Amino acid sequence: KKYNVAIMGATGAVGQEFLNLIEERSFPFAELRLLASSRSAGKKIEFMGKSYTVQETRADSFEGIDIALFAGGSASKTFAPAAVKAGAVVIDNSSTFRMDPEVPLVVPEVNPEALKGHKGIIANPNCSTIIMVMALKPLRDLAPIKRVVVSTYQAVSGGGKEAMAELEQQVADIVADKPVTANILPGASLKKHYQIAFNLIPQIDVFKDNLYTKEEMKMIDETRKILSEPDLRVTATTIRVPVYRSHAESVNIEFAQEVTVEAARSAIDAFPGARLNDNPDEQAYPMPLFTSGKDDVEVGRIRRDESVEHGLNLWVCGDQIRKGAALNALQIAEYMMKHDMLR
Ligand code: 11C
Repeated sequence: KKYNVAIMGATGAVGQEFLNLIEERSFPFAELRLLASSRSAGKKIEFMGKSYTVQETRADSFEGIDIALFAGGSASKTFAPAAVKAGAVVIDNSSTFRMDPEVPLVVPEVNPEALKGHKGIIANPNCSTIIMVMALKPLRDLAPIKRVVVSTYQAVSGGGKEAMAELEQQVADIVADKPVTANILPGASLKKHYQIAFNLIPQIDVFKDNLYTKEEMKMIDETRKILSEPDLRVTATTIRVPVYRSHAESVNIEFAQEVTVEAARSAIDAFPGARLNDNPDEQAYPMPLFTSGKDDVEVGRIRRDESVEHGLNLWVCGDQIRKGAALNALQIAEYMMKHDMLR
């Protein structure tokens, strides 16, 4: 069977990755409709030997569509309900619906059961959350988790194509001894912008009243929802680093019972979508440079946290545009196709 697919936000970093993955995975599409804002409408995209014209997204853009892949952004709020009304299942990469109790928030390897009884919108979690839960789930299957402390090292691609271009331009300007400008990071709509080249920025998204950033709260709230542990103790610090693609995360986990390094390594190794890369003797560990463009989330540097009774430290890297966004969304669609869950 083939499905009619729409991609909203087709011209952005995640939209482009949807196209790469649809081709790579031989995703069974019949019609493909590429949608974007009025700014990108009319643009031509060559894909699998055919030329597509990007159309402006409108409420009536989803007639006849089975699967609507939304790349993210505030337009989801308006257009997801319109797409559902037209009969499509929406897989939405924005944060709009993630914490809605009616909306499943899904990482297919972790909580596919949440898709049961869906009402048309499925939320794709935040990239850094997806990458962390891919390591937490196989370990939580070994022993209950008492507390998680995570610090992230997030690539500029999380801020879209413009943020990647900004890093590239800043590096070129610095090398050429020219003045450096910053207009995008830590967030295009924020009051102040800072150079990311040769720097770290301890702000991703806006600050909340509790002094955490929205990105940090996403990691806390979404992890609890995905793992169905509303009271799980999680705390996060999220940092933007001058890396193009692939987020990295230092994760400290305290368990209720002993989990040995060997058991943790075996559990990660056996978990689909995760890859163990952990051999200090060979200096083998995950690095963003080498997980970029890859599907698997890599885990390494697994070691005991000797400051608590039952604790582990580990290091996770994953391509945030792939598993952190477009790949996870397509895997949700594939799961739903396989289990006859589309409408
Ligand atoms: C970043 N995590 O790295 C963000 C981007 O809620 O899907 C993704 C925002 C989201 O900047």
